[in-house]
Amino acid sequence: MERSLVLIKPDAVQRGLAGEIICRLERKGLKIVAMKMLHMDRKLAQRHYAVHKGKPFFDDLVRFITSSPLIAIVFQGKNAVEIIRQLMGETNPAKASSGTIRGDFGIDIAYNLIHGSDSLENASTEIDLFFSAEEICKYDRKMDAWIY
Ligand code: IDP
Ligand code: MG
Repeated sequence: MERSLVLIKPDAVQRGLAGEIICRLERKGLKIVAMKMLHMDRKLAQRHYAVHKGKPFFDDLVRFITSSPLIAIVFQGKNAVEIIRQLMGETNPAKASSGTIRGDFGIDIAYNLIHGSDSLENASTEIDLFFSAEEICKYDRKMDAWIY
């Protein structure tokens, strides 16, 4: 089963949308295997967004993601990475389809509510940034037999 890192970003927490966003991912059938609330520091933000270093929005992005607490979650499921990206919608909420999280709740690219890993390889790296191996829970859900 794939795992993906999701961040309920500071704007979503501040707007009281954390429950709504978690609900959508959970309802889809994905399983929560780790979750924590934290206030990211600059060092972690720069590591998490290292691929964007040097881009014009990088400093604003680091300032935003460290401005207020967020919720980090590891979701597990078949094709979890791709499924979460579909549920999130395009990076720019103005262009994201309605029915997606960004399309339904966002307007501005800098306030797009959610992060989800964009590949299996990046998911693994990102999960390791936020969680130790012991923090990832292993458990069975009876209902998975009705999802897969
Ligand atoms: P993603 O979150 O859909 O994977 P990325 O291209 O990886 O999008 O960008 C990471 C984050 O950087 C975005 O979610 C958004 O918060 C921010 N970002 C991306 N492009 C811009 C931009 O042009 N202006 C401001 N912020 C941006
Ligand atoms: Mg990305």
